[in-house]
Amino acid sequence: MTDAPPTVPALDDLLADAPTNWGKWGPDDEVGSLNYLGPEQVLAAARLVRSGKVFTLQRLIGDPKGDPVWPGRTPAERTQILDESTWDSPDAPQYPGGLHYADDKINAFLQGSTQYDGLGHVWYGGKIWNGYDARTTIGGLDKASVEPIAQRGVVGRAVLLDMARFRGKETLDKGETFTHEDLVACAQAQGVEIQKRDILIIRTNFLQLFFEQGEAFYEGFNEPGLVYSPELVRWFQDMEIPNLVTDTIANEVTTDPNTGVALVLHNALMRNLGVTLTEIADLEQLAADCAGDGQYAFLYVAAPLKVAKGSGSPVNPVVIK
Ligand code: UVW
Repeated sequence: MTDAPPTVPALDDLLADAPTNWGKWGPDDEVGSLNYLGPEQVLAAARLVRSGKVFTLQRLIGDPKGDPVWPGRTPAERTQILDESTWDSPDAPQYPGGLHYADDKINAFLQGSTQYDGLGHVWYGGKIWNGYDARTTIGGLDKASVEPIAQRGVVGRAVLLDMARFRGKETLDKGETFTHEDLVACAQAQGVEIQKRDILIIRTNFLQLFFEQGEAFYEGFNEPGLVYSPELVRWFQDMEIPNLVTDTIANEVTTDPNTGVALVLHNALMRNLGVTLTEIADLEQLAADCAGDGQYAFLYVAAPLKVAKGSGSPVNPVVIK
């Protein structure tokens, strides 16, 4: 006799009693928990600027060493359209004064690099963030696209939680999990407090393995990250966390080890609470600097691109210490 295959619960059942913020900011809201970041939070974050050190968190698009992307997506392709060789041809455009110039374009997944997700990027049960019908995503997100997030921008106090360093590892392992309690312990070890309405930036350094392993990186793909529990979701809700930023492709352990469900937190946090997700950040220089100067809380500024109906957008977040 063989064992019956394990039953994976539907998200509808798993999250049946999970909290939501639907309606909290009105029936037309499309930016969710970013509403927690107002002028008071911006001014408090600006007061953290001490040394004037600046860090940019975007990965290179079109990295010659490869672009780590979610399985099924392809890296960006940049094509040169015009360059000096264009003017080798007698048919080249001629401009008064002899102007020559370079032009190029990219063909890219909007979620194929460091990115903000629109709140309508994932769903279950036929409803996206704020209860909008999932059919509003057809042909482009009419509701909760990345555009309203880009229109408002994201500015606030952020805290780096260096889970790899906290666990004494170069990188976290495939499928390795941690909880909100681990985040609090990590913060404590770093000498910083996670405050209400903080943007959380979590470092695993997992993508170093992409650059070391190449295609083998995708075998049994299961990124490390936060793991779902009702307590963790309640903690995010109580702490009014507006934005979760990680250096992994999808912000959380890919497959929940307790239930087998994929990307539970995308749904429990983003779809239900309106927490904005930011993925594939490059945290290496920032983390090294934080380990050096001990300043783990700082001003964070991000402006994703204004892409009409986009489910996500590339971004180059900036941290200022
Ligand atoms: C998915 O949700 C599938 O991908 P992302 O990592 O862009 O959120």
